[in-house]
Amino acid sequence: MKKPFKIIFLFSIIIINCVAKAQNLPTDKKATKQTISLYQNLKKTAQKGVMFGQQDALAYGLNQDGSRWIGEAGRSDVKTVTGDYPAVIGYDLGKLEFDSTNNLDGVPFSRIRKNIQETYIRGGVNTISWHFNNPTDPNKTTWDKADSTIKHLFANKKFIQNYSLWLDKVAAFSKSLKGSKGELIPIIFRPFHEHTGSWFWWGAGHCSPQEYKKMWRFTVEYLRDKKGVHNILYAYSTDHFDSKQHYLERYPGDDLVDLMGFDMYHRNAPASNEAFKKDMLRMISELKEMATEKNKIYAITEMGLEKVSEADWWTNIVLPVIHNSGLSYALVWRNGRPDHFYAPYKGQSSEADFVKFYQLPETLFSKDVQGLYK
Ligand code: BMA
Repeated sequence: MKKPFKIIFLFSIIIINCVAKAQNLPTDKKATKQTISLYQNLKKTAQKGVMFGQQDALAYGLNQDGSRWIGEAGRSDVKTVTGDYPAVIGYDLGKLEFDSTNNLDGVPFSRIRKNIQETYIRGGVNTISWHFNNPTDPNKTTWDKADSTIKHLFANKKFIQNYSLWLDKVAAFSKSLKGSKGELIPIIFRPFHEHTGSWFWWGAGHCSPQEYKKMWRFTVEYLRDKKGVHNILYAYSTDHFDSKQHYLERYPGDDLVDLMGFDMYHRNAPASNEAFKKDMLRMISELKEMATEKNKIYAITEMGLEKVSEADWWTNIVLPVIHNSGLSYALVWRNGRPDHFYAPYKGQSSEADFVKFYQLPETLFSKDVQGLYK
């Protein structure tokens, strides 16, 4: 190309990119009206405060004596404690690949669908993770370490076919999520998460950055372009990262990601309190810079302190790290068992502190977020 043409060409590319960014649209050019609204409103809401989220918040929880309750309509531990639901609710599709009635944590898929509808109608946000088995060896779970799974997957047509069949089920599930007028309910889909760690078969120790990116692209293109699923915002979420470069090492591309996030748990409290806050603040500030530059939404896609063992964890640890962060949401993990829970239940030692946290104008719960789909 001649030099003047080359300059004009490069200049046009820059302009096109700027226009796309300024338009503030999700990556799926055919995203449904409600999905576009959600994407745009999530950005606006982040200027108001940080939405509180919890995984499986409507499926089960803990009673005052620490025993479990399961599947009670309308119940949620956060609601019992504060009078309001989390603004964001998380679900997991693990075992959908086997047409199982229940997901990997025993929640019926029919209930997940119902809870997604209820949350949407209430005005809240739904996000979905997928702890799925290994498509090259379906007997192996997400946690069974298997080197080079992605490499083997793309080298074998049978494996790809198998994985595609699993994606067909994700597509069918997504398309089955409908509001009262039959409109599709938007979801934030967060596949292949915590990949900077190596505890899942897609983790950093088991595939190259190129393989990870290839898997991501294949998955998005299959759901979006082949199956015509247009009610998904895609979330890229690492585990702990050391630097921006580390965070972006496996980032599949601006055209395939709508939300940038990370998962980070607080362990060994109280000894680690200050170190945890410092690390969180660094990661949030780096995330903010990267997401702002790319014009993406950003969030803490998972966090928590097991058994919320610090009575003032919410105002002493969480609040200072999310304050003025511009984060869209911060989601704590599930109230799964008496020895595995991340939000307070009635009578739990952090209950009073959580109510204080709830009352702050900068923390957003269900009643604070209305009109996200308009
Ligand atoms: C983990 C634990 C597991 C659960 C998995 C998927 O963090 O809570 O018990 O099966 O998430 O939800």
